[in-house]
Amino acid sequence: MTKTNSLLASLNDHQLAYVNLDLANPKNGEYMLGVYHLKPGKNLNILQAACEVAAESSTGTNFLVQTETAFSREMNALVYKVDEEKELVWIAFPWRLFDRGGNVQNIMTYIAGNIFGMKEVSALKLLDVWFPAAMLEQYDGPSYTLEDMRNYLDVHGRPILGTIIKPKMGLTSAEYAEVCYDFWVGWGDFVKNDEPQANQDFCPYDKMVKHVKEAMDKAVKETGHKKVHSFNVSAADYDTMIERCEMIRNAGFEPGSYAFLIDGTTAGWMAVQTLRRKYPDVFIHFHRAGHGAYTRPENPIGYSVLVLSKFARLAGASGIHTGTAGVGKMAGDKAEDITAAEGIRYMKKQGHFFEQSWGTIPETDKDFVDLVQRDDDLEEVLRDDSWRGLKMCCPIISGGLNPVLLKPFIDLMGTTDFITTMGAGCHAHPKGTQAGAKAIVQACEAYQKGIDIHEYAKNKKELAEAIEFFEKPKTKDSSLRIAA
Ligand code: CAP
Ligand code: MG
Ligand code: MG
Ligand code: MG
Repeated sequence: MTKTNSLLASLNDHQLAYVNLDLANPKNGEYMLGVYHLKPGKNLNILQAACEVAAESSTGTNFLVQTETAFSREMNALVYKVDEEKELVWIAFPWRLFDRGGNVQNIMTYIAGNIFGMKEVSALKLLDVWFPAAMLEQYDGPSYTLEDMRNYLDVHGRPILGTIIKPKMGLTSAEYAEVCYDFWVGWGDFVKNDEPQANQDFCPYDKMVKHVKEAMDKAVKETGHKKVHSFNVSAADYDTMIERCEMIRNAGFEPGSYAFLIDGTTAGWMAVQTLRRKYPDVFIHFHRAGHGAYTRPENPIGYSVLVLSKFARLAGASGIHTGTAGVGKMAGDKAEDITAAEGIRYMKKQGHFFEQSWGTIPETDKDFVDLVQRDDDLEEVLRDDSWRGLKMCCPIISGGLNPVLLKPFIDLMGTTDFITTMGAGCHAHPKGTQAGAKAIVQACEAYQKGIDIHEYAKNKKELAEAIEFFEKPKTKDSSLRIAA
């Protein structure tokens, strides 16, 4: 008896209802596909455990129930492939299971919900997902994209250079806005609230918005360049979130000069999709604080950065943090982060296991198929309504980056088509925020000119000071002591 047959022979009737290792064509359009790393628990073998997972993540529970019907059985998720050696299992989910109209929260409740608590597994990590074209039709995808932001800022051919205001919390609204101003007049493009920014008594939301507007107007006037601020609109409830969005929209910011940041992991998918649907003309910035509990490479239970990023694109985030591939301060795996960033930028890209096409183009249209293959102009393809494609989602690269690390990261990433936000990488500069911003801009100029930053810094004092500071090995007293 073959190994597979002996695994099949070990299944009880309940488990047998959730497996089909002969599934003719998993990519026939009926199924969303997922591949998990799975270690069985409770002395089960991998197929037994996988079937229990397929049951709990679709129609079933831990026993066959008398109330099931012929139709309900058609909605069973099916284990369709197992690699015992690599401890991988592939599951096909009939996507008719999911809430109609495109609801990511509902999908995650199935495929990243109860199953993470099951005794039948000791490890369960969703590594990649694949969406059939017919299913993509149901989902919004991004509306206002990086391309739109580039056109607004008139910034092309380089990363959009951003910062996060630091300290993370504790500045008054006026102090906060002054740091924004300093960054913007240092020629930075983009400022974001930090992930916990909300309506704190020492920095009331309405005052923060008002002062940022004044700072932006001043900086735009002085530099003659457009600027963007990404406001954290996460809140305790829907009404307050919308109230914050409306406050920003009524504060006199011109369209394109503001983005809405949402703490997608803690605020939830409903908040992400609400913002996408209510404000299709605004860049929706998905901050993923908390994702590490699911995505850290060493976590046995959770999902990959790629899975999180793919769902962010499906939900319609304009951009999501995808990590610094180990270059910055956060734990992150190079392949993991780069694959995620590529998976949300292109029309078609190989993930960890699936090649995802985010659009369908008539095969007859060879020149557009070719264009998309080259990914030369995704926007062009999507502009024509006769095709259906999900627009790109922008990788946002943050977490411990600084001017010295910009080129090493771009070299890893292989493109400059992203937003980067440096917090300490700007505000820890010995000469302060404006100098920090100038150093980031100069490091980017050096990259664009193909000049080593040490060479380029010879007549760029802000960059020279940044190199001196950030290249110094971190010792106990390396953090600059602000003069008393
Ligand atoms: C970065 C940051 C970002 C993290 C998020 C922070 O500050 O503002 O929230 O980068 O991580 O609070 O740490 P620094 P990721 O630039 O000072 O590190 O981008 O990996 O989701
Ligand atoms: Mg100042
Ligand atoms: Mg932060
Ligand atoms: Mg479209």
